[in-house]
Amino acid sequence: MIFRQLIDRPTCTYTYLLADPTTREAVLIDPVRDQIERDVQLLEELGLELKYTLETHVHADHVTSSGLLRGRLGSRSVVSAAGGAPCADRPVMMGDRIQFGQRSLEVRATPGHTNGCVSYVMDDLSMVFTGDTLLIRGCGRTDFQQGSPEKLYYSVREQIFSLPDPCKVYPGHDYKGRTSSTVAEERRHNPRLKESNSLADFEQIMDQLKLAHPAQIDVAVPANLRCGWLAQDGEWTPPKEREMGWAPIVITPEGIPEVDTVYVSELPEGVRLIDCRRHEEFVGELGHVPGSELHLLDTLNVPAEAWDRNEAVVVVCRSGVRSGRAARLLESMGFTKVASMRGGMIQWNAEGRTTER
Ligand SMILES: N[C@@H](CCC(=O)N[C@@H](CS)C(=O)NCC(=O)O)C(=O)O
Ligand SMILES: [Fe+2]
Repeated sequence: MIFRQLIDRPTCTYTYLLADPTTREAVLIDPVRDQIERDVQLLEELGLELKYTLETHVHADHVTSSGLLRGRLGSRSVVSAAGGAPCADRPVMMGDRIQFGQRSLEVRATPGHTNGCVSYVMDDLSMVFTGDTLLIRGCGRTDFQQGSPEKLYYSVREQIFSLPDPCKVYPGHDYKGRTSSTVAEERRHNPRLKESNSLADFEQIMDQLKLAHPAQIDVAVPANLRCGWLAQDGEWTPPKEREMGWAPIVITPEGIPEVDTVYVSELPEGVRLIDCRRHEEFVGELGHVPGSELHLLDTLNVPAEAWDRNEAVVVVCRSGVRSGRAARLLESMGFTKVASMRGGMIQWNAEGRTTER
């Protein structure tokens, strides 16, 4: 298996890249928004397809890149159902499995640091990604985000210490430069949670921590509840129920709302038509639909922040793949009347429809 441990130094946050070397399908655990260029470049260089981003919890100290990665690479964001993040494409619960190629991660509910904390266990029990539930020789604080020392104590005992001794522990942070540990090591040497400590011992330790709040908490928590989007005006509407009646929408098996070329050729007044390809494609051989506005998929969120969320938007690209991602991206920003044009400009041209170049 392909495995990389990456660090965001300012917040001491670890991001993990896991991939199946045969199918090239990959996941990123806890990607950090400030490191998005590093992570996209690494995925590209290794020839990997990012299937999912996985959050261990709604972070208080850094902002996730999951929403931006969804827009750029078409990945889907996995967040615990108990985390309360309405932006998640896949809210997960105890026992769910996240598949990438031939490999999978099992979801274990490990509340305590936050109520929505989960840990991800590798299919062969060789590694566990504990987020802030269990840190190396420590654990996540329990003094905000519905934290509970009692829940954390039992989460670690029942869900992590029950794993095999050699299982490697990969935490969400380490503030002292350590990178990994094992279940056996933490059972013996974790000063807060070692097996000889009772719940009362643990509660007393947690009560005496008196840590300063994370510097970014007021920005990070609301941003992470919407997968890392930062609205320019500070306002954000969570994704709402998709509206169906405004156009002849067909939902694909991947969950993408689509309209056909006929609908676009007779586009009603007031429907915004977006082309999300690169400029050279827009003016290239296939041309573009007259009246369409060019906004590159990678940065579509920037102009879209200023649009009315009740506006109807149809997106076009070359074949319908990127426009499908764009449609999902707009939905994640709170638009409810969004569709991708099935077949893209290839279909449009094959049908001999009018284009501009
Ligand atoms: N100084 C750090 C605070 C870091 C912090 O509070 N980290 C949380 C995890 S999000 C924690 O549980 N820390 C446990 C500890 O430091 O023992 C910041 O401003 O970001
Ligand atoms: Fe945390």
